[in-house]
This record gives sequence, C-alpha cells and structure tokens, in this order.
Amino acid sequence: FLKATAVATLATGVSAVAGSVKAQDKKFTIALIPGLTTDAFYITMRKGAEAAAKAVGAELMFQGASDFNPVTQVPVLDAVIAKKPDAILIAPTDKDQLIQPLKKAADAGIPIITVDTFIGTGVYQTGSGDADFPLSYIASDNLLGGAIAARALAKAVGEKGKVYVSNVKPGISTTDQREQGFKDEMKKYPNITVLETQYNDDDANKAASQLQAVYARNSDLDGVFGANLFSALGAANGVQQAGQTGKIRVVAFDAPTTIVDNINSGLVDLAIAQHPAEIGYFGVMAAYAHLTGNSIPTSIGTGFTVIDKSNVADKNVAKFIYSD
Ligand code: T6T
Repeated sequence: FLKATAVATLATGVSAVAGSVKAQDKKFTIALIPGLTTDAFYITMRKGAEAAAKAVGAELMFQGASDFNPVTQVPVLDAVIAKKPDAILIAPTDKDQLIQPLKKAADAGIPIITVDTFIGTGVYQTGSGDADFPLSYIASDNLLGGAIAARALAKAVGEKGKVYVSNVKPGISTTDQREQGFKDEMKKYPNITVLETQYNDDDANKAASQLQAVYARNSDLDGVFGANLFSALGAANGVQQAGQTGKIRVVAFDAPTTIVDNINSGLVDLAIAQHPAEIGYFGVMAAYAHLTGNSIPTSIGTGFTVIDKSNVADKNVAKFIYSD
C-alpha cells in the first residue's frame, strides 16, 4: 500500500512538473505597431524587438500603416486586437486620438505598452485619468533631446540670429516635447529669435519647400531644427536647393543612413540619434516580463548618441545609424 501511494505521489509530481514546464514554454505572440512602416527609425526598432523575441522564444507580429496618422493606424490596431496577441507594443500617432482605440484592447485583456510615443500625459498606472492604463512607456527623453538640439544650433549660429523648428504636426508626444525642449532652452539665448514652427505632416518634400519659403521671407535665416527624420531630411534638402549649405545651419533629430553624407558634406551640423533598437528590445522584454508574472517599471528611458563630423567615422558611434 505504501509503495502504491509513493508511486501515485511521484506520478502526480511528475505531471505537475510537466504542466509547469509547458506553461513556461508557451510561445507568446507580441505585436509591435509602429508609427509607420516605412521609416528607418521603426525599421531599426523592429530589429531590436526581433532580437528580444528570439531571446525569449516569443513571436513578434509587426503590423503598421504606411503613413504617420491616427486615421490609418486605428484600423491596423483593430485588426491586431482581432488576432488576440498576448501583448501589444504601440507607438501611438496621437496623444488623444489613440486613447479610446487602445482602451478597447486593454478592456479585452491585452496588456499595452507604448514605445517611442505616449498617450495622455505618458504617466501610467497612476489610478487616475483616462489614459493611465498602459503598463509602461519606453522611449527617448524627448524634452532633453530638444534641449540638446537648441544648444547645438545656438552654438552653430554663434548664439545670435533667426532659426525655426521644422516639425510634423501638433498632438504627437515625441515631436511636441522636442519642440518644447528646444524653445525652453532657446530662452537662454536672448539674441536668437525662434520663428514660427512649420508643420510638414511628416512629408520631407513639404519640409524642403517650407525651408525655401521661410528663407524667401527671411533672407537672414541662420538655422533650422528638424524635429524628426523627415523634417530634418526635408529641411536639409531645402537648404541645399536654396544654395545655402553651411550658411543656414541644420541640426537634425534622427539618424538615417543619408545623414552620414549630409554631415560629411557640411549640410547638416549634427544629428541626434535615438536608440530605436534599444526601445524595441526593452519593449519586448517588458512585455515578456509582465506575461510571465513579473512587475515592470512604468517608464524606461533610452539614450541618445550625438553624431557630428568629429565622430561620424567612429564605429562605436556609427552603430547607432539607423537601418534602412
Ligand atoms: O523621430 C521618430 C520618432 O521618434 C517620432 O515619434 C516620429 O518620427 C520618427 O519616427 C522619425 O521619422
């Protein structure tokens, strides 16, 4: 009888162990919804996310719209919710307009982490407000990034003259904060006038023609801050088309491969590279930690690498140039 009990207990124990091994082995599907798919920033973020997914044996579902717009992003989000992934990482394309669509996902029991951009105030899990439900916000410090840009542009123009911000559109957490950080820091330079911001809808061609229009109205224009990849690329092209290379100074946010040529040719003074692969990597890791019963920080800050002529050839710097 004793022997039989022991065998039964052992058998139960084995099956319990087998059961828990199976639970740990569950292959989680983690969705990543970028701001848009055809942007080197998000392409690089995806690489980091893939690396983390591989490390923890999860599957990464990458689905996005072809432009940076809540009108096209919300249907993508709805389609992803319908597929019932275990978690959603998303770069919301508007601080307010993505709140309700994301609430639907949270109400359906899908954990939400925002990467790059935030909804509401970006302060989550406070128990107050209508947009605190995401678990974590993983991103660059965009206020700081704007301040770094202001200092660099102030230095480039000799701390005097006229500059403006080339930006996407109001309502995007990242680019709003970069502009705010830039303008706050510029208050320290009384001899610099910051002209009205030009909004380009994430269209580099529009940013290029706006540069030329601002220059036509202000022949003494000294500099421009391109607050994201397409704003910077477009503004730089506008400077070149106006024949003002080196005269109208350009500070760029983001670091696509073209930035190297632009820095080497003197068209762009400096690029502030974000670390999108790091954002993607830690996004997946945070989701995985949550899904396996661990608590996660409500925000994770990732770094910058400032690239200019003096360090662009250094391989420890060049590794932060985005993948196309
Ligand atoms: O600057 C990045 C990103 O941080 C921002 O939210 C939107 O624009 C980019 O994707 C660059 O195009």
